Amino acid sequence: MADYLVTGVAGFIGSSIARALVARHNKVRGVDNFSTGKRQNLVGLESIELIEGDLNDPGLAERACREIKFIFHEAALPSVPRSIEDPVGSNRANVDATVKLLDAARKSRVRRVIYAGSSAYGNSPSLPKKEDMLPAPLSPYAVSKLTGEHYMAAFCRVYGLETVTLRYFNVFGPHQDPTSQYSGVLAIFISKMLCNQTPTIYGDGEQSRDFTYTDNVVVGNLLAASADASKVAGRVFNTLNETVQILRSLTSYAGDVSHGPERPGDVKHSLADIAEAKSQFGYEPSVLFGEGLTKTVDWYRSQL
Ligand code: UD2
Repeated sequence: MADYLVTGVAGFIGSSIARALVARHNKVRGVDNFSTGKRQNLVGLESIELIEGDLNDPGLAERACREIKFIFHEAALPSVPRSIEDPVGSNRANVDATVKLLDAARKSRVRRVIYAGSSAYGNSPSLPKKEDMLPAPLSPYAVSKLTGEHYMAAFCRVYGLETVTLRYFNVFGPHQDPTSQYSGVLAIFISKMLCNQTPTIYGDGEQSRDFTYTDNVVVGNLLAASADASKVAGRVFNTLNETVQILRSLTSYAGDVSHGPERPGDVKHSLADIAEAKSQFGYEPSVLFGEGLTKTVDWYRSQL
């Protein structure tokens, strides 16, 4: 019987966490509705117990939580623009499913739930972003992720279920889907530049993101499962324009970059303060930005 449940196991982050757990000889159950998850992300994970379905399906969350001790809740519909197109779908996937999972978890006496939170909660002019800053969600996506975070806290207070929220900051790395209009910017830019296609920068390109390599997120999750509850996030401060310059040299792209209007709901700057995560459970990014970017470009090149 599995001890660990990974929701969104066929996703880019969920499958990376599952791979790390399996490598440590843990018994893993995964759940995915394959709305954005990919079967090819499960290659090498044949040993896990896979439940195919949606956490909103009747009885599915209960089945997924049975006998489980730790849950990594990665299932979500990411993307700010997707939530602007479809706020109801975003809420169903990110809020409804989360409440159902938490309710099943407390009934099954799960020990701890580690939740994929987001850095999307505001456009605060002061950086870095600290855990105690007042959230100011700009998009339905940000509201949905923040609501999940509040549910985590409430289930901890009311039912004693240990919950940890890790606020992710723009995760990138191998296996991230580059094909959707909602894909992360690095996945889109790397695959375009490797194929000599023109990437488009929305706005002036001076927006910045604290791009976090997947391995660091995986380590953060494993630490959060074994240590006192707190918050974690990755690090490295880069504007989009600077990142495009680095990508030009890594991909040998010599073409143009086109420019489009700034995206609605876009956060201008994003930078994580990881001091709290470091002091509470020893989180430190082990793969720095340049190394992560090189590994990611190599992976996309190998997929061509
Ligand atoms: C990321 C996360 C989101 C949430 C948010 C928190 C992804 C895919 N999304 O959204 O889940 O956690 O961070 O703030 O990781 N851009 C371009 N050209 C493109 C695509 C994007 O210029 O072709 C810009 C976009 O306008 C934005 C930046 O690149 O300013 C990053 O966009 P993103 O979609 O990768 O991620 P973000 O920060 O909106």
